[in-house]
Amino acid sequence: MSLFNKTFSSLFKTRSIIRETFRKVLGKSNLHDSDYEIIEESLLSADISWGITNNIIDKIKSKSFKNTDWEGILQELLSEILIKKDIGLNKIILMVGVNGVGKTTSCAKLANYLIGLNKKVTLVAADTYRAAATNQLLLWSKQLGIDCVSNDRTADPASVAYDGVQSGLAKNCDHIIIDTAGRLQNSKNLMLELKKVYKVISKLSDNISIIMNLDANIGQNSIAQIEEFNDIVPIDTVILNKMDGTSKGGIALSIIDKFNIPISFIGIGEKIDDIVPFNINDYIKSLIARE
Ligand SMILES: Nc1nc2c(ncn2[C@@H]2O[C@H](COP(=O)(O)OP(=O)(O)OP(=O)(O)O)[C@@H](O)[C@H]2O)c(=O)[nH]1
Ligand SMILES: [Mg+2]
Repeated sequence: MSLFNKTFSSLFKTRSIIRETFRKVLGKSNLHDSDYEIIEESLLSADISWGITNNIIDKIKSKSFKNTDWEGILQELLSEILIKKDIGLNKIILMVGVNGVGKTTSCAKLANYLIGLNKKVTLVAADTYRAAATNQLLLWSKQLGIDCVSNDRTADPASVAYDGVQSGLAKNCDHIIIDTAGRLQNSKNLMLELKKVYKVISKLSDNISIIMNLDANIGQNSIAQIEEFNDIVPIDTVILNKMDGTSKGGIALSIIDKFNIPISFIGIGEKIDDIVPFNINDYIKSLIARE
């Protein structure tokens, strides 16, 4: 399946909501307040932020919809609002995020993606809270045929991360991907622990990308998660997981609108190749295009 097709099929539910709405208002010679309310409700339910929704409605109001192709208009409006941001990942990649959002799976998927680009990758199992977490990453590393640094004799994630980075640097890896434990942003101790992991690996290299993993189903709560993690460690980019099957796929627009933080990948399933580089044009098309 092409990258566009993967993005397209993952946004099926979100696109259905948006298309259904615009179909309802299509063809009317005059749009009334109730039509704008329908559009507003639909965009908000797809988790497109207030800012972008209002922006879209203002732009629609200022243009004539008579005999126009609304898909073209919407595509143009969204492209006007969003600026494409390019992402280059640094050598050391630190996966962070709250519990269960897909961090460990993303470590494996991203490793597989980078291996496909002929990069030498090592994994580091710095989730020392659950033995199962280390085993999960070790299994992936076996499947991928790459190293995974772990240490079941310590409960200190900073120490495992330090050893992992040191080992990856010594082996001349192109990328060292560090998995961390899930932590709620309001858990002060765990957040400070994450800060320590970052501080410790920064002693070895400043070539670090911190990736915030989000679950697309969480919707607007993702914004608070990014803000609070970003207060502790500098978030460079976002992976939006579980885009498959969500009806809240519009959250990507809200993130781009709110932060100066690019989305680098979307996760579209549980398999090793269920990761797609985020492409804003494909994404916009997938939100609105005809089946
Ligand atoms: N459908 C779908 N499921 C996913 C995706 N990414 C991860 N999952 C599933 O979500 C569940 C949690 O994924 P993990 O990778 O273990 O999440 P985590 O953030 O490492 O979890 P903790 O370490 O417990 O905080 C697993 O069952 C994954 O298979 C995705 O893009 N789509
Ligand atoms: Mg995990």
